[in-house]
Amino acid sequence: MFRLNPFHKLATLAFGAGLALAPAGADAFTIQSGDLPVYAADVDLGFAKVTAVPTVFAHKSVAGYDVVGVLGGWEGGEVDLAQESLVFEFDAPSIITSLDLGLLFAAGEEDDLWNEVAKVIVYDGSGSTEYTLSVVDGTTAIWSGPGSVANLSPATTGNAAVWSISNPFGTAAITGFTLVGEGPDTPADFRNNDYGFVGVSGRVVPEPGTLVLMGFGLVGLAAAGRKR
Ligand SMILES: [Ca+2]
Ligand SMILES: [Ca+2]
Repeated sequence: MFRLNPFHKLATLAFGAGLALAPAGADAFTIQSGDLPVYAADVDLGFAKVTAVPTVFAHKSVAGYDVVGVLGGWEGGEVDLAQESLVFEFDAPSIITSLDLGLLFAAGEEDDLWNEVAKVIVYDGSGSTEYTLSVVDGTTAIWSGPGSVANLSPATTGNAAVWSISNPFGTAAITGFTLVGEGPDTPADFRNNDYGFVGVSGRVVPEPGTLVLMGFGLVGLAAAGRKR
C-alpha cells in the first residue's frame, strides 16, 4: 500500500499551501490620486505606469476629495477633452476590483448643463473595449460594463460627485485602461463631461508558472529544514 513518509507529507502540505495561498491577497495593489505627482507627465509605480496625455497631472481638491485630471483644456484639473487622457499601464495582467472617479455631476449642478459622462477604454492585450459611466441624478449613475456603481459623494453643487465602480471589468485580466474625455470640445459645451481620477484597486493575475515555482520553493524550504 502507498504510504507517505513524514517528509513527503510535509512537502505535499507545503506544495498545497503554496497553491492555496498564492492567489489570495498576493500582489494586491491600489493607486490613489496622491500617487500621481503634481505637474508630472508620468509616474512609474513599480507595478504600473500612469501617463497624462498630452500634458501633465493636475490636482483639484473638492469637498475633501483629491481628484486628478490633465492640465489644459477647458478645465485644468480634469479630463475634459477627447484629446486628454490618463493612461494606466500594468506591468502584469491584472483584475480591477474598484475604480473611483470624481467631479462627474448631474445636470444643473455646478456649471454642468447635462448629466456628465466619463469614458473608460480598457485593454486586455488583444484589443480594447469602451465603457461609460453616465450620471442619472445626484446619487445614481449607470456603468455600461460589468460590476456595480456606488455614490461616495453626491453629484450636486458643493460636493465632489465621486462614484465607485466595483469590479468594473469583471474578471478580465487587463493590461491597462485609459480615462478619456467624451467631448464635444466646443465652448458651448465646456465643462460638460469633465471628470477626474480618484483611485483604483486590483490584483495581479498569478501565472501558473509562478504558482508552481512557489510550490517548489516551499518544498525546497521543507527539504532544507529536514536536513538540519
Ligand atoms: Ca483638462
Ligand atoms: Ca465635471
